[in-house]
Amino acid sequence: MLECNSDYMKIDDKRLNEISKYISLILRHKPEEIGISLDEHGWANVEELIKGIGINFETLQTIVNADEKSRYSFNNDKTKIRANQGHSISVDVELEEKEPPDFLFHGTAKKFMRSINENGLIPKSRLYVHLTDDIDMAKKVGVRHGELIIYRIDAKKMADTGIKFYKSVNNVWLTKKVDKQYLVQI
Ligand code: HQG
Repeated sequence: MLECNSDYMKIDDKRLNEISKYISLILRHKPEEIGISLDEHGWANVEELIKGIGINFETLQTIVNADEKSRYSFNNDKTKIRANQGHSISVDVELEEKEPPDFLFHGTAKKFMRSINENGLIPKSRLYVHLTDDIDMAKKVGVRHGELIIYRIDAKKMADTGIKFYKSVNNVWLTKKVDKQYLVQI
């Protein structure tokens, strides 16, 4: 459980950010860390989550509303919450299958270049390869890993061969893998 200030009004942005990272970990990768489980669609029970983390509902709501990437969604009556994408555990978040634009982008680090050029893009620990239609976002995602490189993905060509693309409710493009022939480093 996270150590938490009992008065949520005093939680500063840095602390909220730390709690948000922890929520990501719980809702995408390790719900067992706080003794909860997700259902087949990735939903966690809100009461269980806030109790397990040691925060109140207002703090959770603040984090969900303020999240710059809209990482989380509540169900209608806010009794359940899930991450919109990014999972490593096998849940079906009811992604929308969608025709991609001609090109998508993927930011990554130079240290992965040789392996990517050999093997294409693979999801590694996640369920999908994450792509974006926004180069600035690709840059942000890539620099997390080290010296930035950006690939352009020939998404339309992939889709034309029957490969499926999905768009999460927070606008991340997802696909199972990208073979190397569809990749160009830009
Ligand atoms: C790389 C963040 C070697 C891949 C972002 C990436 C995103 C390979 C890393 C979301 C490879 C995996 C996901 C291969 C792929 N050989 N390396 N064949 N294929 N890679 O974090 O896309 O802030 O799992 O290039 O915004 O960086 O968490 O994926 O560098 O949407 O909400 O393996 O995470 O969202 O890293 O990021 P990640 P990602 P949040």
